[in-house]
Amino acid sequence: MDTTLFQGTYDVPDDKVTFFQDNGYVRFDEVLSTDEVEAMRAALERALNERKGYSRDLAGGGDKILQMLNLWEQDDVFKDYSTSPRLAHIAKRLTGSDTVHLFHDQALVKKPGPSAASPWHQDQPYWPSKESGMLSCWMALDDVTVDRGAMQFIPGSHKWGEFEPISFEGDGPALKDLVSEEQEALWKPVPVELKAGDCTWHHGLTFHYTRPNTTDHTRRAIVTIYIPEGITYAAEDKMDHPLSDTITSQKGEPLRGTKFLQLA
Ligand SMILES: O=C(O)CCC(=O)C(=O)O
Repeated sequence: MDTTLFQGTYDVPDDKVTFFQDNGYVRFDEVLSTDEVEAMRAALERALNERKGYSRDLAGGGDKILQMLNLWEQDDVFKDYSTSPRLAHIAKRLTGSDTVHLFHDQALVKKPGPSAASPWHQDQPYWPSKESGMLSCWMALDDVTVDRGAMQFIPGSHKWGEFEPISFEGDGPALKDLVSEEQEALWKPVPVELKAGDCTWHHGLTFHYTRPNTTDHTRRAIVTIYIPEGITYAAEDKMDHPLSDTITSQKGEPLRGTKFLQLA
C-alpha cells in the first residue's frame, strides 16, 4: 500500500461552496494527480477481474451500467481513497458539517458496446436517510464527454423536494413526468465534461443523468457518498438498500452502520 496516495489538502474556495448551495452540484478540477488516477485504474481493474463484493447491472443485465459497491473493503488503494482526508475535507466544506461519515463507495462503469443511460433521478429516494443533505463525489477515472456518459445536472433541482425512486430499467415513470409545469420550464440540463482526476459533487436531491457510452473507450467513475451531521435513519419509511443489513441505528437516530466509517 502506498500511504502517500490521496493525502494532502484541496482548497475549496467560498464561491465553490456557494455554487454548490445554489445549484446542488459543483465541479472541482485536478483533485487527483496522474499517479493517483493510475493507482485507482489499476485497483479497479483488479476489482473487475475478481468481482468479489456486491455487484450488479443497474440497467437490468449485461453490464450496461456496472455497479460495484464498497470497493474499500476489497482493496487498500480504494480504502485510502474512500477514507481520504482530502475528499472528506471537501465534503465538510460543502455541507458545513464538522463530522463526516462514509456511506459507501461504488464503481459505475459503462463499457463501449451495449450501454444504457442512467435516467434522470435523485439519489435521496434510494437512501435510508430521513433528511436530505447526504452528498456524492463523482470522480472521473477517464476523460468524460457527454457521449461517454458525463454527468448532467438540473441546477437548483435540489430545492424541489424528494420525488419517487426512478427505475433504471425503464419500467416506471420518468422523473420529468413527475415535476410541475413550473419545474419543467426550469429543466435546463447542464453537462459537465471532465478530465480524469476531476470530479463533480452533487446533493442527494439534485436531478442528474448520464447518456449511454457511445464512444469506443470505457467510462470509469468512482462515486463516494458522504453522511454529514443531522441525517437520521428513516427505517421502514424508505426502500431497502444493499447496505440496510449493516445499519446499527434505530429509526430517528443518526444514520450509522458497521461500515459507515467516520472520516472527520
Ligand atoms: O454515472 C452514472 O451513470 C450515474 C451516476 C449517479 O447516478 C450518481 O453518482 O448518483
